[in-house]
Amino acid sequence: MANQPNQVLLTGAAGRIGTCLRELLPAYGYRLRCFDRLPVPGDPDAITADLRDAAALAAATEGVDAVVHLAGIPGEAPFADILTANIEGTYRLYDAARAAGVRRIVNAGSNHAVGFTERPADGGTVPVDTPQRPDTYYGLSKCFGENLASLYADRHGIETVSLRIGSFAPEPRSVRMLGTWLSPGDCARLMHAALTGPVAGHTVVYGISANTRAWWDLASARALGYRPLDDAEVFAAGLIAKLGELPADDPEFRYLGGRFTQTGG
Ligand code: 15L
Repeated sequence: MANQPNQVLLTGAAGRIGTCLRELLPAYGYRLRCFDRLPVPGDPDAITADLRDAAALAAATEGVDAVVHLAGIPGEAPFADILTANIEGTYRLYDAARAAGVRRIVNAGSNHAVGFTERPADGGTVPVDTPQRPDTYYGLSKCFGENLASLYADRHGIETVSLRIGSFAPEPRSVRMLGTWLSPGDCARLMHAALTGPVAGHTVVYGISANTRAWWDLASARALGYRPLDDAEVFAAGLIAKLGELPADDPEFRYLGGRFTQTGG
């Protein structure tokens, strides 16, 4: 994107990642318009509405340069709920953005779009062009989001960066997260890169920090200008002393989606 977007719509603004971005993104020069089903603490101008509220969504997308789309159920749930919140909700967001002439969407996807992919035997990273392999209805909805983005890029010229986010948290809490962690600071850096980096149509990137034990290849994120600064390795000794190394046949270690492949998370 030649120019940095100014006015950015943030859906899911009251959630965990939304709360982080409300704190960190304004320092990059963005003006945020917040949207959530729940009231957004400290933001009296936030739009409190459901994504199925067409009038609210039309008002929310009017005049914005870009959207960061975080809204939706953030884990496994009954299919009917995923269908409404994640699949229909994301479709409605894209169609409102198309009608409003929005140039770019940063779409929060998940590693669970490829969760049933086995980790490479050599311990290397998985490339971004690995086939979709969802581990849950939740992961399936994230595959839908990527494919919807591809359609809207080709048909309507809306640029999208789909983020396959790993494990967003203040600190890694498990041995798996030594590979999958995305720190809050790197999350903001990634969003800024996704809002400003060069994109032709639709691109998919993984969202993790500069972890020594990274599970995913960051080449496409780096091509956008993402330069992660955090590394989960500083927590490795303490976590392994407390929890032990993961056995190779443990699903948490064997599959990219970890326990989502067994229990849906
Ligand atoms: C996700 O997509 C979830 O939203 C989050 O709660 C974590 O479970 C994360 O994936 C993960 O894989 O660690």
